[in-house]
Amino acid sequence: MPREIVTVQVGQCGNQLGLRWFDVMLQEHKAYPQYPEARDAVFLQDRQNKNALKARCVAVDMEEGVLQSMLRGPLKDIFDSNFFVSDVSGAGNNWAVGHMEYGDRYVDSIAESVRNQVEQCDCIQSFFVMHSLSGGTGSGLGTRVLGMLEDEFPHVFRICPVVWPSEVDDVVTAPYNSCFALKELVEHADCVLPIDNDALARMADRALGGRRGQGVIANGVPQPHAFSAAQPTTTRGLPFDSMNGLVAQLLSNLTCAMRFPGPLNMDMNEITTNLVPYPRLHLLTAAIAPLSVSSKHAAVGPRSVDAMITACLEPAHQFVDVRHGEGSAVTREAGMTLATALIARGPQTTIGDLTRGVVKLHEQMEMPYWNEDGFKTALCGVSPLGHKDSMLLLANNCAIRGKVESMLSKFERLYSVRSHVHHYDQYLSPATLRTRWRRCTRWWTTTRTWTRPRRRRMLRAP
Ligand SMILES: Nc1nc2c(ncn2[C@@H]2O[C@H](COP(=O)(O)OP(=O)(O)O)[C@@H](O)[C@H]2O)c(=O)[nH]1
Ligand SMILES: [Mg+2]
Repeated sequence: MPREIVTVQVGQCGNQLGLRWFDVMLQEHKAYPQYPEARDAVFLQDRQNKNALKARCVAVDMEEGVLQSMLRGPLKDIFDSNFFVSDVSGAGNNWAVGHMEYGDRYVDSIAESVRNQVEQCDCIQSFFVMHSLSGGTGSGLGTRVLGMLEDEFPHVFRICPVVWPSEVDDVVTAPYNSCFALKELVEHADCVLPIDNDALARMADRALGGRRGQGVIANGVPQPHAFSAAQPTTTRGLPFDSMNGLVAQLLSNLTCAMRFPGPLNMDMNEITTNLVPYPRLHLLTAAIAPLSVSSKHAAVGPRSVDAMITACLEPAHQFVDVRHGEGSAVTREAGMTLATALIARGPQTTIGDLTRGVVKLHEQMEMPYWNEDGFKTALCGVSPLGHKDSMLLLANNCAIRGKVESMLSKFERLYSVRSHVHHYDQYLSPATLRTRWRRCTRWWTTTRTWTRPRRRRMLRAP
């Protein structure tokens, strides 16, 4: 019986991420048609045409542009406009407009679409809720939808790959939006996978051979200059395409042990159970090796199992950049790791390799005394697209505190002079605004305790 994932993609970023995720899923299905369960996890058969596939997704955006381009693009056949919810004017980079104004207006129709999708599942495993934190629609309406999913489908896990704002973001109100959104994610998500746009850009550049286009393959032959505006597969051609390709690769590896048969299977619920020791500490740092932006590009990075595990400990392979590319986000220097998962993919990896990898991780990571053996492993025998083996490391590491603190301090800086506050006035009273920010700060101050290594006193669960 397939275990389905329903994707809810909100805002421009969420929909662009979703597009690449379904692109990779479709290609994997074409490469491995012998596994119909892997297909059924993310696609359903069209009622009219049994050979056509439709994505199990609900696409929401308050501007029509991205949704329209999805319906015109190469993947138009897999999206069903009956599951699109859109408006025309957008949330204007204002979390409150997305969460309150559009939330009130559209949350019921979004719930209806999600319900329709869920009814077509045999045994739904989880929701992927994709959006960015710094805009208005994704961060505001996306987090409103998250709350709705918790109320309506409390038994289905909510896993949120969310794009964290860059240090120099293109949205001025990003500190407000992301802080408000983070509070909702802490309260309503089961697992959050922060995706740092700074780290992502660096990884994409590396995967593309430092923007020189090296590593692109055609008929198996590496091509030195493969950039083309007509076929935008690079960070230059379409701004986020290669970056989103890496996120799709991450999600594909995250779900592979559930979609395909393998020696060590792992469901989505096992990730949330094993990696989240306390319900509100669920921000997981991810790392993959090798790096691959699409099946058309040669993957960059090591191929042997030991080398892939070592690479996952390096900042160049991690989706969160805590020290401006200078230090790892998961090793003992960064902070304490509450729990870790290692998901291997490919026919060459054995369980013995993974056991050796866990010993290696043990040496490199600071684990709390109450969970020194907190390593979960999974092994999927089916290769990813374009290369044979890959590795995904997930770490519930306290180093993410650096990102949260930086977000909160930017909030403080703006709020200390009440800059841009009038845009939120209509929806949030000054007291509510301050309470939301304080709750975020308080949550983080409590969790900070975990970053102090070797303190063996009993701590109150945050
Ligand atoms: N990684 C990635 N980031 C994106 C993408 N589109 C927008 N962003 C980032 O998302 C933030 C803006 O959010 P956006 O999704 O455009 O706003 P919304 O439509 O109001 O939800 C900015 O930090 C952008 O840099 C994308 O496709 N991929
Ligand atoms: Mg938008």
